[in-house]
Amino acid sequence: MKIAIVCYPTFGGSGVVATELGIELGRRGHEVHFITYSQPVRLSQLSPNVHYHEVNVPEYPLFHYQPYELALSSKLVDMVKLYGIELLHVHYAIPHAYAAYMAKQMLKEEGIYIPIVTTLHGTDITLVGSHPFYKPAVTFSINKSDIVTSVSESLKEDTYRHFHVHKDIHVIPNFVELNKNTSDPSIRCRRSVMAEENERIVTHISNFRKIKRIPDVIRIFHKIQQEIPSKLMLVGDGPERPKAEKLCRKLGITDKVIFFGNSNEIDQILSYTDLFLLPSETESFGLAALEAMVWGIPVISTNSGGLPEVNFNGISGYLSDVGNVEEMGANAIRILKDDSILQQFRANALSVAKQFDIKKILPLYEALYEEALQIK
Ligand code: GMT
Repeated sequence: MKIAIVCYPTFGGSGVVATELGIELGRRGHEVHFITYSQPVRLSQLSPNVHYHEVNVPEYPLFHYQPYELALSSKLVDMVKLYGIELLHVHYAIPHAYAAYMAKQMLKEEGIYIPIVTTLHGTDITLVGSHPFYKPAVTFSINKSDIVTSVSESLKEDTYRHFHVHKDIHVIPNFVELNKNTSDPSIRCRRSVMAEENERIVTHISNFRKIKRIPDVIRIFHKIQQEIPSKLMLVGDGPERPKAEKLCRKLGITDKVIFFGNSNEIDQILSYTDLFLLPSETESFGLAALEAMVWGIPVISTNSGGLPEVNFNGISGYLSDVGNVEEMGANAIRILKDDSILQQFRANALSVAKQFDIKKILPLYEALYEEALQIK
């Protein structure tokens, strides 16, 4: 199949999922065309099956906001015609589903039919999409997609709750690549950069937005380090970072916290990690937690949104109510204080992660692509 993938090319979960999906589709012999405003961060290597086309948005002083949707839909039209692309798979409804629909209509005028698969990722529904300023256009573009998927049951329910969507929504969970190489010597030797031999390593990865509740991450760690020698790795960047630095200073733990910013060394950091923290206000799925679990890392998370679909309470980690820092701290200590308990949680986390093996999940998308191609 010749598939165009539209996504945000950033470190955000939706872009990561779209990129990993495209790379794996390419490995399976499909021809994949990423169409976005810069090369996706996880797309390190282009190949005969994986291409990237940049959407250019020329600056013009008249425009207070540059019309990205217009440039994207024009680019989609051009690329579909040039490469004979058969299907558009757009990740994150805003504004991708809208731009795809416009492209589809333009192509129809020229006698070319192209189906649209839209994958809903979370904030396109919960935080941003349901805002009254966007809602009519988001509702319209979801309903006009040929096939709609969501990354969790929770997000599917949220979509029906927030929007008058009359389409079936297929739940296809996010996925991970298994077989991470923990014995890679270049990975092993760098643990000393992060912590002493006797210290546990606790990690959080996110875009440091309010929804991630970064102060809770720090307060949970503050409790952990009072009982267990440990270090906190904070990976990612965003608006909450200055506040996080300030809170570390206030709690007197700056020497125990490392801020990595946006890092391409996620696997290296995870390979040394003993516990992952994700105390978000909500997550449609929580890909960061799953990416940790594949390294056999237990997760302390909240129980909101789709998190219970990924992190199983008492098995791969623990789940608590949003803001219950006391309980999250106590559960973290319970896992970390005893080697045998930690090993049990590690094994469980990996076995739960195996349910989300990309090899199992990708055929679900392929089946929907086949279905989409039958729609005329
Ligand atoms: O977590 C974010 O804020 C980034 C956001 C995105 O759109 O890139 O992530 C969303 O999509 C991910 C991939 O499907 C999910 O794993 C995240 O849970 C979801 N974020 C939220 O729902 C807040």
